[in-house]
Amino acid sequence: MTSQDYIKREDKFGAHNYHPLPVVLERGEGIFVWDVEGKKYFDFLSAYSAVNQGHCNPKIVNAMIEQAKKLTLTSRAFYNDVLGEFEEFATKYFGYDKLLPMNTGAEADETALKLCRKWAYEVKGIEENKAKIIVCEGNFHGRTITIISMSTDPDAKKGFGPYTPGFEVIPYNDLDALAKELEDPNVAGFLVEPIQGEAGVYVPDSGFLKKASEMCKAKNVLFIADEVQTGIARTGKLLACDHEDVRPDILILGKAISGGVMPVSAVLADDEIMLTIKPGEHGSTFGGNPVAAKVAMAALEVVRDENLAEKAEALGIIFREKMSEIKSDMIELVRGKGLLNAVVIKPKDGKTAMDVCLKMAENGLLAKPTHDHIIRFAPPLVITEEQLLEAVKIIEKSILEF
Ligand code: IF1
Repeated sequence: MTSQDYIKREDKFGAHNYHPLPVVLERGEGIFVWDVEGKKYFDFLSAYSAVNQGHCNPKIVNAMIEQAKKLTLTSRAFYNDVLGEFEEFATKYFGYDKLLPMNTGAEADETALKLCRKWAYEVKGIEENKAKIIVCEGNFHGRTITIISMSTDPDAKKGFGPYTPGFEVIPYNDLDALAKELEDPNVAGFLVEPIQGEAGVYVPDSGFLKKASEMCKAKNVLFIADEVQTGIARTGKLLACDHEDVRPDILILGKAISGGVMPVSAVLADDEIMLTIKPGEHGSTFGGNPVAAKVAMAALEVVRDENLAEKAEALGIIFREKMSEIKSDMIELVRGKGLLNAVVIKPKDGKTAMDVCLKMAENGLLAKPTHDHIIRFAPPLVITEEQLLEAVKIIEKSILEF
């Protein structure tokens, strides 16, 4: 079968909820992936920053295989010998009292919203059903109906109403707007991505996160950080919040907490918040299953043992420097932190960011545009400087072909 055969089959039998690049991948190892024709690519998307530890990382895959041979799922109706080990490991790793395990990022965001509302009624004393949560324009927190109720992206939202109430939207990176909203005594939380991924790697002004968290604290409002995409060393620190020494009241993790081998997500908080959810009030069939627990511990060990945050920090500086040296009027600007970067492409002779991505694919590097004219570049954090420089050459060659 050729790539086209695979594409045709998916088109016939699969929902059309994506429009992928016409590349059919069959194997991944480290920073590389291969298509069904055997063509090799640099992966510069990393499954939206889920495979920070590299594709099929042996340590993580082996942890998965070993546990999968013993016990895959018990449900939470019973205890098992692995979940507590993971909870202790991860709470010490990130510095929180407790962890609530889920599977996808969206489920972790939903869990954080429920914790925030429960805490509002049981601890802060807001009137039942009156709690409000502040979110930002351009946010992306997942695809459930409550999460898209917070979205400002028509594509994510239109046609899925009626929407969940209780959210106030303010511009991203706008402390004055936040201050105004915080005057409302019914505000229980502020949910924010430390860097907005989907919006095009939108890095807020330095000091924004610190000031916002202080303003929330002053108003007894929970600062909730969605680090599903920016966490796990991607931006050059373990968490993007670490760049400003901000400790979120609720921390949301996903994607690379499993190294991309299976869905694992988690919410971390201290007892005052976490214990507002009582037995039987929240859960998930697969949340915290023994395989996920072993996989997540292995994935987090790789990040620590291979110093992936420091690497991302150093290589990110080199990447942005090299990208800024490319002599092309298609490159409007380069922005990012660590190895979460984006290039804003100015269309030229009708050629857009998508054309650049198709050309890069032809030249052996995979990336995908977000919002038409922005290309996100996010290789696995295990990339070496030499490989990064080789990849930059491919990017430069591709752009200069226009
Ligand atoms: C898609 C991008 C989109 C996330 C943040 C929660 C979630 C995500 C900050 C939900 C997921 C993924 C979803 C995927 C493409 C990708 C994405 F921002 F990363 F580029 F869509 F905006 N918080 N982001 O980024 O996690 O439930 O997916 O495990 O939906 O196409 P999930």
